[in-house]
Amino acid sequence: MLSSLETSPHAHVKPRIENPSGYPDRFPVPAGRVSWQVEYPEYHPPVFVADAVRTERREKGDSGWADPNPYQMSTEERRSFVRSVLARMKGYGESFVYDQETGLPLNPRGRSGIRGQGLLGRIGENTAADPMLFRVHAGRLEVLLIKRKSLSGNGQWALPGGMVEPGDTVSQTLLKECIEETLAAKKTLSLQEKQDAIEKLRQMLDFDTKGTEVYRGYVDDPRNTDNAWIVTNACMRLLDSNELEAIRTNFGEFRAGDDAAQVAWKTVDQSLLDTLYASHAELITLAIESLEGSSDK
Ligand code: RP5
Repeated sequence: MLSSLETSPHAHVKPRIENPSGYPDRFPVPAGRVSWQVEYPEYHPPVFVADAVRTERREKGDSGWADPNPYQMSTEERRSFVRSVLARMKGYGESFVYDQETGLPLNPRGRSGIRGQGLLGRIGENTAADPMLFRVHAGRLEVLLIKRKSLSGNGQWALPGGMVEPGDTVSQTLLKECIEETLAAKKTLSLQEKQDAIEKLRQMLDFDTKGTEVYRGYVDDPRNTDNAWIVTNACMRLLDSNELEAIRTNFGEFRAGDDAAQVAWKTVDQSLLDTLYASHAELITLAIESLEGSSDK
């Protein structure tokens, strides 16, 4: 059974302390008023949709990753839009909550102080996948991390995760993100050589059969809003020395892709966990518990 991520005393810890760059100030939400069950008549948070989301919507329409802004729709348009949002939402163990005035889905963990998509593309759930690659190096457990670029991550170290694109499965995304963020293929490879290397890596990492899914659900991402939030599928692999050698042969050393500022193996200790992005410290902790559980057997 998958573990739950209830480590925070209340939801939206990260959004309160790390409002991403470009976000307006969040409407104050005292700890006792986070829950939608608690009345908060003065609550009037700003609606915010980041430029990147508006541009994606304008240029790509329904074929892109951004929803239209439901706060600019007529009641009729919004009703039909909400139906399409609900049809794709999975719930991930959370109860569905709706805004009585607009009909829009509300963040299942409560008030965040901002309405609209913020930097996220989708109203409702934004589904991500987080690959967690571990190795034992000089007797210590290390995890492969990237340093996020500043726009949506304040330059923090993080798992090399990413959003599941339409038509992709979670395991395809896990592999894709490993490659895009941490294994920028050697520039000298031909297209065919690159494809061959990716296929070898797919067979080797094989998250479907060799990976352990340790978590599926809500994450406390600083970009979350009242109407848009991230859910992730976190899956781990402990790589052995043969696998690491095979990766080196096919891709060379781990290198940051376009979305990451740096990539590095980091020793897992408390000082690392204290600084990680979103809920990644909790995800890594769950992975370690799972590793310890399997070594006890
Ligand atoms: C986090 O955002 C998830 O855990 C995942 O790592 C990440 C996905 O967002 P992008 O990296 O695509 O911005 O909440």
